[in-house]
Amino acid sequence: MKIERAEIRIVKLQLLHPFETSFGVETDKYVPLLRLFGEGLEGLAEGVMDPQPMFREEFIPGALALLREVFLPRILGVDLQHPQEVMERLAPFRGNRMTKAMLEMGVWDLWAKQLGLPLYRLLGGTRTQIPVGVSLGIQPSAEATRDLAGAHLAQGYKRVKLKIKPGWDVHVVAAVREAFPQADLTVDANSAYTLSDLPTLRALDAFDLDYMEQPLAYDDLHDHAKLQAQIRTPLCLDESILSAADARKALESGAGRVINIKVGRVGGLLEARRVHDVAAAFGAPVWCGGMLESGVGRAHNIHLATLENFRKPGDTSSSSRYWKRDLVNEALETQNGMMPVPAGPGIGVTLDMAYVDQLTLSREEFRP
Ligand code: OSB
Ligand code: MG
Repeated sequence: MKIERAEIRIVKLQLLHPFETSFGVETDKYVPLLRLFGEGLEGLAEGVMDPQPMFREEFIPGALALLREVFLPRILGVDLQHPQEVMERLAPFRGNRMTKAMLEMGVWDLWAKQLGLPLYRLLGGTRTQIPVGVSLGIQPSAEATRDLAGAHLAQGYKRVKLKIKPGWDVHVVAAVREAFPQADLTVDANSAYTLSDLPTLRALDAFDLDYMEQPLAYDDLHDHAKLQAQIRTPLCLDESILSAADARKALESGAGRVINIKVGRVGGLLEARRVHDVAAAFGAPVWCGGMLESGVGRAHNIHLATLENFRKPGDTSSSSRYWKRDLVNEALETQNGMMPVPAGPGIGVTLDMAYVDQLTLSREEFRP
């Protein structure tokens, strides 16, 4: 299989509601969209890096430069026997996993389409629908958070994750927990705390949370292990897991007991599967995270989450929670907290080109 041509666009989508976390507010989503053309087919992928390096180090202008100058020249026109060859060819280059993942995911989609099979079958997934929860950003008040959580639970979402930060934590969780004593509830701090916040983190330990996501530094495992030894709520790692090797170290050292897998963060679908496998070997559950993806990235996430050890609801909720209109023609909507896996070949979604054209801010084309 040869990639004969690639196209990268930056597409601007307006979020229905601003999404606030401990590290900032997102109102517009800038989607780096990759289209790979070969064998008369089109492979699709989406980057999860933001315009600025706020979540991890990668960011859109850096990703575009790397794709243009370093990564695409190693992939275009090369005869690829299997998607795994993408990461093998990019192995000499350090880091930048989100950017590499775009190429790997695009090749997986193209490869699956060439074989006429849905992606999840090639990954070894076993389900045709996956359980999902919601990630609720920081709201104007604890009451508003409680009501929003209630509305999503009423829609059947199987878990509610609350974004927290210092000053927006115990009282908010208390309000939601009091209203919904039985709900599967979690929190995500996006690295906003340090070990000196132990009293607050201990207070959160009282709310019977399913897990506490990434309370400490984005690149830390050591302090998470210290914290885990002092609280009973399992820690879930997001930002600080970039590979299966990281997952092994985290689980071996007790830095966490649950892993949020994001395909982009770990550098593609194969590495995501390796993280999944390592966690399974430790008896640790994983779940599929999200980065406010359009339908393209969302579809990739859904296929991945069909693997056996995705034992907790993921963040891949209905696309209508994010956008008035998505970039893809197919609906990605949950029913009763279950997301059906798109059944067509590859990721099973196709671009609404007229709409994508309308929202395109920039477009570059590449050939061997
Ligand atoms: O930490 O999981 C996170 C969104 C952007 C960046 C980081 C995170 C998130 C979310 C939202 O929690 C998940 C989603 O609904 O896509
Ligand atoms: Mg997170």
